[in-house]
Amino acid sequence: MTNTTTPRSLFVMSIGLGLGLAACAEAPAAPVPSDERLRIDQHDDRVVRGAYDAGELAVEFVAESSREAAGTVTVRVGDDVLVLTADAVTGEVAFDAAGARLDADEAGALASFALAIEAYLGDADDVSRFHEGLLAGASNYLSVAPVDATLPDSFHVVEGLKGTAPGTGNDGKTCVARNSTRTATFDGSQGTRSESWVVGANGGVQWNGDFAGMGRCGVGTGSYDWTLDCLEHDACSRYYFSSTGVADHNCGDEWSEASDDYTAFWKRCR
Ligand SMILES: [Ca+2]
Ligand SMILES: [Ca+2]
Repeated sequence: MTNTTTPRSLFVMSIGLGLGLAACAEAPAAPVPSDERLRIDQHDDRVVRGAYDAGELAVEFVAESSREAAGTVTVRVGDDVLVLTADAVTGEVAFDAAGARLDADEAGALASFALAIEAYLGDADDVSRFHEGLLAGASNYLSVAPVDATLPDSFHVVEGLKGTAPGTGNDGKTCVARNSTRTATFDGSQGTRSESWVVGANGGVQWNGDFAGMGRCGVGTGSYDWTLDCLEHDACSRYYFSSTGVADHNCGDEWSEASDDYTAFWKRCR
């Protein structure tokens, strides 16, 4: 789908102050991405900005550090503008999707975009500047966004999240070590169910997904983490054949509980 309805000025307006200031500074030469579909317009101590050419669609992005451990990334795909704001000091992460619903082309563009960003920035562990980590984390999160479902806005104070009982509710970003055995608890139309899983085990391939790497949040090669909420979403999706992300009537709540595990990128679970 080619975007023709959202004026570029809207996107620029939402991020305008920072870009305006940056444009006045002497911009250093940005590194050249290996993926020629990725264009970097600015990459410096405060901003990464550019666009990804996904054929019919373009993904435009700007990630900006407002200070050392806080920042905002804005991603525009098709008609949709998606904004993730994070502050590692307070632990706050906010995602504003403005009611966006992604079609298959837009979701596919975001998945390709995420891989190009990861190839450009390198392993998330090696990223030292906040806006770079924020861009890697946000693109990884958006790469798993569901198709044809209204994306939920969210606000989390990640460190303050605790499940109401072990393994239920949002466990914040609780790391689980690979090869350790953990209990994944999830609910659905058949009630509450607990399964024992070795973190990282291969849960097999089903029509609704590839469950190699149970507990892994993310699809890329370097930006993933292993967490309890991601394990529970994996187990739920595998059991109920969930394929609609947050819109799934069985595993949508588990999807939401795992969303902060993606977006709180500064806490690594490797
Ligand atoms: Ca969580
Ligand atoms: Ca559920």
